[in-house]
Amino acid sequence: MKAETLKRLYYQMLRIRMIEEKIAELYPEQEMRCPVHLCIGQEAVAAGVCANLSHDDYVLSNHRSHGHYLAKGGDLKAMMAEFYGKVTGCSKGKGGSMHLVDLSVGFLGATPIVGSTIPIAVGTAFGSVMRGETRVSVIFFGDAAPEEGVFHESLNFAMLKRLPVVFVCENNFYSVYSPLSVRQPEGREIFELAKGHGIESYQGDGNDVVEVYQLAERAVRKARHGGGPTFLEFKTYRWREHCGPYYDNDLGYRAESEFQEWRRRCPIETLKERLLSSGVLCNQDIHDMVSDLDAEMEDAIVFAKESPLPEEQLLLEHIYAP
Ligand SMILES: Cc1ncc(C[n+]2csc(CCOP(=O)(O)OP(=O)(O)O)c2C)c(N)n1
Ligand SMILES: [Mg+2]
Repeated sequence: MKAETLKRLYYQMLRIRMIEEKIAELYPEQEMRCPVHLCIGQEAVAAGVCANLSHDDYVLSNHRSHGHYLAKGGDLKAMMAEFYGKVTGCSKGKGGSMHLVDLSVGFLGATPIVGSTIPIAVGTAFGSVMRGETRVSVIFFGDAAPEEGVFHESLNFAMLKRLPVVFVCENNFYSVYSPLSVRQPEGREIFELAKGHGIESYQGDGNDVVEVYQLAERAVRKARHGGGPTFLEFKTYRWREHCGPYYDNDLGYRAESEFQEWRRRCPIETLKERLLSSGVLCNQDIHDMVSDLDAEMEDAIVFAKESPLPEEQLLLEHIYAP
């Protein structure tokens, strides 16, 4: 893989991580009043998939969408302002962290109803085909979404019409506090479900950004050239609590040793070591990236905090209204 691509992937993951750590740091001030589902630990999936997309491609997501929004090029200031409920937010302050949207970069939206955005992504892919466009639609969802009926309806229709959609399942093994073992039959892999619908399907290491990138590259190229849908399942791990800025391993629903094992496999540290040892990056490069990102975040936070709250009359207005 080209050095430039590796650097870009590293920067993208680092950016997502630093922004989310900043959110976690500021959250206890209680000025952000929306729930936040952080993707710290899962950055490689967002970065590796979105690095293959063009500006015109579409992305939809779920409740854990910050990384997807940022990796697709969503505006950081509008995202931070949204968290603070400000009118300058990407959903005009009415949606919060679970309703990110940036139509200008093809991030069509995220909603927290599990599975709900999967048919929308399939619909946008259908629309692209009907209009003769070569756009690809990507839908990110978690390991709980395949438990919703609409997941199967969507996969069926996507395959029937050979639509340009890439299904990306981030399997972090838990739905809130429930492990896969109490929700899905033992021994059945999620990506096998997609094969049941006749969809080409792969399982990959979601903490290896290069593997994510390469699997997504193939899937996106195939979709763009009329080859139809692909399903990608990436195994990864959420480090912090399901919702909120803290750690919650003390609750006992998952083993500390399991968490430590995944933490040791940090997608960002792993790539950093590789890039430093191969000379693609030096410590000064990383230092410069961190300073740039610090400055960018500082600007976004000032913007968010200083922006006004929405006026009352906006309550009943459609957020996409011009
Ligand atoms: C239809 C529906 N059922 C239940 C919920 C409550 N809920 C919110 S997030 C979540 C967990 C989803 O787990 P997963 O899809 O694995 O995503 P993760 O949180 O692990 O990233 C649940 C059950 C919901 N939002 N929508
Ligand atoms: Mg999950």
